[in-house]
Order: sequence, then C-alpha cells, then structure tokens
Amino acid sequence: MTVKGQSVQQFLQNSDKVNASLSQLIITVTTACKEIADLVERSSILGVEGLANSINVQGEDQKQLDVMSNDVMVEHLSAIGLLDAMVSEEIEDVIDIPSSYSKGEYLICFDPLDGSSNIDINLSVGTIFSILHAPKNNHKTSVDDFLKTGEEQICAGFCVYGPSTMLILTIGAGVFGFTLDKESSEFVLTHPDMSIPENTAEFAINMSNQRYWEPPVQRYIAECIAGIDGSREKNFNMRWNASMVAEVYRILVRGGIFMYPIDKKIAQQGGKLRLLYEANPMSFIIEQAGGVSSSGKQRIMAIKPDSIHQRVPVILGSKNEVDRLVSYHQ
Ligand code: AHM
Ligand code: MG
Repeated sequence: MTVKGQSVQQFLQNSDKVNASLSQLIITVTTACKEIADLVERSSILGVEGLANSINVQGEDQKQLDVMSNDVMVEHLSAIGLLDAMVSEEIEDVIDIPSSYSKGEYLICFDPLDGSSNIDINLSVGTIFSILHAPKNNHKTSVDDFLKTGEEQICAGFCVYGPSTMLILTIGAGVFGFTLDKESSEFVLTHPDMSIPENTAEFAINMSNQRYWEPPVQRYIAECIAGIDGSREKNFNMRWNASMVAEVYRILVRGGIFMYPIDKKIAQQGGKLRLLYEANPMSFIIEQAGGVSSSGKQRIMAIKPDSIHQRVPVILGSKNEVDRLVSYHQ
C-alpha cells in the first residue's frame, strides 16, 4: 500500500518488488544522499563551493563538491557487502570493492552531483543512480558487466537538493517521490504514483546551442517559438535549469519536454549526457511515469552501451511532444 507519509524504509518493506538486500542498498544510497544534501547546503560555510583543481574523465573541471559527493557515495556503498562494483561519473575506471569488504549481487552506476555548475549560485543540484544485477557465479568484475541496456535496470532514482531535498524512486512499478523531513531525518512519501501529462506547452533546451542543432530539433523549436502564430497554433513556455535533476523533477510534476540533443559541437563525443548514470536512470523513471525517452533515433533504454562513460542525445518527457520530435527525425 502506498500511504502518504510513510518512510522510504516502510515503503520498501511493503513492496513485493524488492527483497531485503535491494531494500538495504537503496536505503544506503539515501543515507549517502542525506550526507551530500548537508554538504551542498553548507558548502559556502565549509568553503567548498569552488573548483577542486582537477579534471575528471569527461575532461571537465571538477568542483570540490563533485569530489566530496563521490567520496561519500563510494564510502557508504563499499562497506555494505551488497555490491560487486560501481561506476561513477567522477572516476574513469570501474570502482572495485576493496578486498577488506565482501562483495554482493548488485552493480550501481551514479552521478554523485549532477548539475554542479549550479553549486555556487545556490540552484538545485542532485544525485542520480541506477542499480543492476551483477553477473552470477564467481567472476572477475569487468567493464562488460556494466554494458547492459537500460532495460536491465532493477531500480533507478535521483535526489534533488533544492528548497526541499527530494528522492524520486522507481523499482519498476511506478514512480514515487519522497521529501526529506529534516526533523525526523527520514524521506517520507509525499508524491505517490507520479504521472507525466501526455501534453505540454513547456520545453527545456540550452538555446545557446541553437546554431549547432540538427534540422529536426531546429524545426521543432522554431514551431514552439512561433507559438499561436505558427503551425502548432499554441504558445509554449521555456525553462532551462542546466540541472537535469531539476528539469526531470519539473516534468514529473507538471509535464514538459527536455532535450539535450546531438549537435555539431558535441557530435564527435556522441552527445552531452552520459548513458549509464544520467540518461538510463532518468529514462527508466520517465517511462515508469508514463512519459517517453528517446535519443531521437531510438528508445534510450534499448541502447547497448559500448563504454561506461558513453554519451547519448536525450529527448524526454510528455509523450505527445517527445513522439512529435522523434517523428521529425524519421
Ligand atoms: P554534469 O553531470 O557535469 O553536471 O553535466 C550534466 C548537466 C545536466 O544536469 C544538464 O542538463 C546539463 O549538464 C547542462 O549543460 P549546459 O551547461 O551545457 O546547459
Ligand atoms: Mg551529471
């Protein structure tokens, strides 16, 4: 039963989709997220909102909080004996479980702090995660273990560190939103069965990349901007948070379409957003809430990854708008 006000722990206990070990793994992620929420909230007091003076595997400047959030995740998750290995946006190779801890039956991929260009301006950032089964039998952990389609995810979620800290979770039976109650330090169910309206008049895209877009996206956005005077005969509104967690949360609450499409500037790297720990978990959540998620050419969850930090074009959100833009690609 999904009763508003129940803790995430109670919610998982009542679900027939999770066993005790998966439930414990999810709870451990939420514990790490509470710690990250605290770091984000106190970052200027702690003096850690700036650059770490290091570059990650993506060639991006790491913020101190990127590194600290990654450490919090790795520390909590290494010790629970439930994981076989991990992949993080901030670490080039697969992260092995130290030999001092036992290994377990799951794999996890995460972006410890998504949208981190927003840290020093006090806008929403978040943590995204995706959980998979590890291969059975005694085997040596390898990159290949992670190269599965998004369809094989058994759980995906994200936390948004905004005015409230929220956890959005799917275990393959709908999408549930929990709000962190700072008095009890519990995530409590506030948004049961989240569902995305099929229609929307709100789009999200980084307009500064317009001159690099391909024709289908040019056409779609031009039609939105023409509004009531154009072929769509309705006005659209635009949002861009530069924080995927905030954009996906907004779409879960009131619908919308979010795009980080392929463009000439990023064509060589295959897109901007990463498949394993950004696009796949968000696609699982969006589909579970009745939305659609596509690269423009194919369903994101059907893409077989070639590498753990692979990038992909992303178009997701309200069904009718995503379907329309996908049809412009055909
Ligand atoms: P990050 O994981 O390094 O923060 O990058 C991902 C973020 C997404 O949250 C957001 O949609 C996008 O990058 C914003 O990119 P841009 O700054 O090009 O608008
Ligand atoms: Mg990210």
